[in-house]
Amino acid sequence: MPKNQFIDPERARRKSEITFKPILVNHYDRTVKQELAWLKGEDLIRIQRDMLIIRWFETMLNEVKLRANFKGVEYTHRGPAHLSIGQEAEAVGQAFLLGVDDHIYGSHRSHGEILAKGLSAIQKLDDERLMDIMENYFDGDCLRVVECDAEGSMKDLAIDYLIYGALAEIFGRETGFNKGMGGSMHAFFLPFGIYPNNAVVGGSGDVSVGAALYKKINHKPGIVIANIGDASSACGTVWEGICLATMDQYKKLWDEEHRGGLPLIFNFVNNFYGMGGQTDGETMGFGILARLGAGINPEQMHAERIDGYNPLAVIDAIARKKKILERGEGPVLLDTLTYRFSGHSPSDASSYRSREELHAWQEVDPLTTYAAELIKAQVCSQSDIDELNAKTEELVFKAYKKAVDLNISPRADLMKTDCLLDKTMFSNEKVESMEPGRKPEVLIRKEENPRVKMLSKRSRSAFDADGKRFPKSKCINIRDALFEAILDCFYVDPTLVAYGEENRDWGGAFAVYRGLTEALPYHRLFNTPISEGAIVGSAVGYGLEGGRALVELMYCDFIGRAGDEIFNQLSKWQSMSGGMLRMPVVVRVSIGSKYGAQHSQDWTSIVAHIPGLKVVFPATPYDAKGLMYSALTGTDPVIFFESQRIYDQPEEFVKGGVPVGRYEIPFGEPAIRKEGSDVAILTIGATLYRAMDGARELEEKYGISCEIIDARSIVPFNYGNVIKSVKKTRKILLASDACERGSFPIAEKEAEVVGGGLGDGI
Ligand SMILES: Cc1ncc(C[n+]2csc(CCOP(=O)(O)OP(=O)(O)O)c2C)c(N)n1
Ligand SMILES: [Mg+2]
Repeated sequence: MPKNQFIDPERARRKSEITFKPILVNHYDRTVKQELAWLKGEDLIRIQRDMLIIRWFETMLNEVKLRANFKGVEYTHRGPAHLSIGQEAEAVGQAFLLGVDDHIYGSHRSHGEILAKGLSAIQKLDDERLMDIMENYFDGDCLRVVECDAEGSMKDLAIDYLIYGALAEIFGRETGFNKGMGGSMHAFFLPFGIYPNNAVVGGSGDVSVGAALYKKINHKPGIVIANIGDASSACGTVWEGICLATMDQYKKLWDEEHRGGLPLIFNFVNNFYGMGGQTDGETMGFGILARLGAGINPEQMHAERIDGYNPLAVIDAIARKKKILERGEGPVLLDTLTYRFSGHSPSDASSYRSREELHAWQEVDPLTTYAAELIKAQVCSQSDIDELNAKTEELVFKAYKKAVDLNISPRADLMKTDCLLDKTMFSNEKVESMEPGRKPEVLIRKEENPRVKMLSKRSRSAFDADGKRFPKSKCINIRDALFEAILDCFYVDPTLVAYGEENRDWGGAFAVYRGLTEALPYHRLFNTPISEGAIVGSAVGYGLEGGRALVELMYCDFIGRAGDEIFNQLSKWQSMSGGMLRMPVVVRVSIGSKYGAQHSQDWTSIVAHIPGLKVVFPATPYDAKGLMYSALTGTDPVIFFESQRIYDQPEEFVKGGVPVGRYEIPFGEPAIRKEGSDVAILTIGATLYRAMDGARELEEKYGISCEIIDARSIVPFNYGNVIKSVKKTRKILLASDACERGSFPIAEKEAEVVGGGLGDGI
């Protein structure tokens, strides 16, 4: 069912012009007094309290970084601390209306957003729910620390918990929100809707798109906000994320129940600087960042600049933009202006800006200007503000004393065997459906699928009963075997989605997906822009929200375009969450063989080098199907390599061929393809067939007997059978299509003994 959108040459070639709507800049102009019409005095005071908590939290971190001391208690913090002193109004204003179903993703400078969102969640959750969260999060480890001297209400306890949990994480303690495995730039706390913060600038720009996709596709409540810096607006991840988030198909091609834009706000926290480069006037050319929305879509992404130095202006903007998202008209771009008094990091000498500029912004410090407004509107008095200030300082000091004490807040022991890192690098679970009980949305019954019908007529093995080869075109091959596993999983896991370039009507790269278009509605199988970074990055967001994604990169060589997403995002969030997150994402990558230097590389070694990724490379249809089932029922990120040389390959090793039904091949177990006694050859991927040919030649011409082992997976890899083979043969030769240097090493001496003639790639 190809899409039915006629491109009319007459219309396309007609003379016309594009007009832009005005983009609002700082249009909020109400006063505290006016806001009292809908906000209570206590809410308005809470805004001041939350800003003060963030200010004291970061003032403490600044003191610690600069002087290794806060209020007389010494501590040396060796980790980073990117502070947002001066930016508090932006964080608190944004969080004010958000519920726990609204998820925020952030940057290296997100302490303020974590605290603000947490404080807002605490305000909204009832006591029972709060206790439930604190009791159950990592078995209450963090709660135990704060409850012993708790005073006051449940909300007071939860505030202690929040401040301590975030700080202990920043200080790398096992009692922190992510067991100390995330630290300052990555800390998060899912139960309050605080999702991963990202040390890679712009990292959240595409991860958040996947989170919004998850909400939209699976009808989950809430919105998503990507808090990213102004300088990140130049990042490829952010542009790709914006392109993926604004595809017309959401509004034009998706079925009625899923139609409409993504519930997502790209919130550019615009403090006018990168580290030292000034975005307005030096490193970018937009003048005012909100301009960026204008070119993206006719809605101009509802872009607007808002005054992030006034918390009420931010609340107003979030309220208005939330309504836009709820109407299905997202995504939205916000340019939230703010300014940091602190340096990029505490060691920053601020050599790139003038004292006058800093002072001019300090003159309009939101903490003093907003407090003055509260007093003017008679919401509270100066002494109330002073009391609040002293109380919040004390709150932070209390958490600080606990977080620096190694007896109360120990570090995880990463030297012992089976340590936290071992346990959290992979989740290693088996989960067939990420949402059991929900019916997967499909268009037809599996049996009605034209490709399923066609495949039912093919031989499942390469050979007939007499051992005679069938013509290849009459057999189930690797691409068919992959299709069978993938199609079946779509009928089991309702959250499973597949997307990438030309995935839908085209039939996917190399026709693996032919037949899926007939089976699946648009929201489960769709084409994306040529944005390899965002394809993988969004899958990361989709996975960490609780869904399963199967994405595809066409050629292995394009991994470079998705480098950060594969190497830093996909691979890291399970361990950096201390084991709280799972990452059920499968990335299919095919290796070319005849398209020149940019389309023919085997990068299995590069990917296998990165901790946190599972890597498989089937060479037979039986394995392709079984490994795909394992990948799509696991909870870990898998880079699934395929070779274009052998998509047509029928099953010739397993008697009976490729089973019709479901079966799994566990990762890590190499398969002996041929027994022999003189030399072992361990093959990766398509070299299996050349090794088999070579072995035949060696046997016939030189009487050398080869044992052939097919690696099947690279990470994990069980050496047991390989060692057994080597004990027998005393020699091993490793074969792959990858470049030899830096690859899984070839045992050169043995290769010399065996001699040449094994064909290229060995
Ligand atoms: C991809 C990447 N490039 C460079 C850096 C180093 N770096 C850290 S913060 C930063 C500036 C980011 O500016 P912006 O996005 O405006 O955020 P801000 O620091 O102002 O909050 C840079 C260049 C990084 N962490 N990631
Ligand atoms: Mg900035």
